[in-house]
Amino acid sequence: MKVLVLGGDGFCGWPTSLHLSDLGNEVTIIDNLSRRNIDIELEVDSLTPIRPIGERIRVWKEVSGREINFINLDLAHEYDRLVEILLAQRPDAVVHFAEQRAAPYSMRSAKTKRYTVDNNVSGTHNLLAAIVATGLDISVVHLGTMGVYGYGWSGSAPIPEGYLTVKVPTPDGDIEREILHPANAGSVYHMTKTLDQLMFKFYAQNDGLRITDLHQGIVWGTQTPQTERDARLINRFDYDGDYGTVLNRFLMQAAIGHPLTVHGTGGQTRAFIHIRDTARCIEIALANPPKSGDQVSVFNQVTETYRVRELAELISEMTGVEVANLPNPRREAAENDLNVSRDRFLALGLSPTTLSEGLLTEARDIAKKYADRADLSKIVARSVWRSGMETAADLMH
Ligand code: NAD
Ligand code: USQ
Repeated sequence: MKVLVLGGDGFCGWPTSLHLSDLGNEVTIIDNLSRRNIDIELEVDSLTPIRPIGERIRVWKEVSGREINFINLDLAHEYDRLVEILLAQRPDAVVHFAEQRAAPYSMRSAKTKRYTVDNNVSGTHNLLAAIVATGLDISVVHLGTMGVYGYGWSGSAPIPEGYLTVKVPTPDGDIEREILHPANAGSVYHMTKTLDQLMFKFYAQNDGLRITDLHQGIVWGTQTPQTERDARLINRFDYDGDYGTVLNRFLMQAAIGHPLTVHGTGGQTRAFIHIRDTARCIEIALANPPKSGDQVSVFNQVTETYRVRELAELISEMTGVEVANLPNPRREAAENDLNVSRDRFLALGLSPTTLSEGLLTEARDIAKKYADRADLSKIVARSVWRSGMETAADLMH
């Protein structure tokens, strides 16, 4: 299969590109390297020493014999070039990872809010409009987020995979309808994913585009069987207060003996998935696209749910590092339950990688190996959801 991976230089995109290439697919990465530029802006770097994209691709050719192409393109602002690329490449499928994905970064300032909306919404819309303009039959697999559903909207009922059956009272009695699950975003970043959903619905309905939207939970781990094949293929490992996600942050903090930065009580329950399963889920989604005229095919791409404090306690027991309860810089429920339907990937053959001591230790060991690259001043989260909110960083001064 000929696949374009948009955002293929990122944390999920790079290992997925290698996985798809390893399976014999013809892969082209499209990325504007904006994530690497944001590292420069934030004066932080991946804990792992990631290599420039050209070197990554050369090394992959060396170790696998397989070719991956790279095109530097800004999906949000280079529409005409995107159309030309689609017409020249005629891909069977596009995997769309190319968005600004950090909730804290999206909440830093009016500038980052506007950048996140402009980048994510325009990028997704450019892709959809370009596919229609070319008239090509290209299936789209997009990375959405569990955060589109919000936390706690439907009480203890499991969150369905995209669609909710509701009863609408009418004078002639109740009628049943299937609707997109109501959106309930917790950050400007998450809001852009809820807007993506509406664009997908329209283009599937109006133009018959074949779209799969994967509502992924928080990804943890760093290496996959492909990125492990050479040190120069290593994946990113974000640990900073904006881009580091909770479980990887705790593993990195444990590796350097930093107290585990639990926001508030740690009663927040979230969904998780290991990076190896991200790549495998994309493979499954690509093999099972909807037909033209079908509604958007939505999967919940998660394997487990945990409370933040459960993860902190687990890692603290494993390593002896203490847990710190910090003021929560976000506006979010202090405690929530989360019950998620996840049958579709299981039915299509996903064998979930669950949180095991072995994998936790593997990720912690990587963090330990590169601990001298860490800038400790970047660990505590500083981005607040509303001005006036106090952070642990304020308390330290
Ligand atoms: P990332 O920031 O590491 O990678 C995103 C990549 O997209 C980067 O390489 C960036 O340079 C590129 N990009 C961004 N805007 C672009 C543009 N306008 N044009 C071209 N390239 C652009 O993020 P990630 O963690 O790999 O996440 C990938 C996708 O998966 C995102 O859409 C994210 O919302 C989703 N997701 C991630 C997680 C997670 O825990 N990391 C969880 C759920 C969903
Ligand atoms: N948290 C802590 N301590 C930390 C970091 C985070 O307690 O040091 C808490 C946060 O307050 C939040 C939870 O952990 O309650 C998750 O935060 P996170 O930064 O790990 O994840 P989130 O902001 O939700 O975003 C990440 C990805 C995003 C993706 C999302 C999936 O960055 O791209 O969409 O996970 S989900 O959470 O399922 O919506």
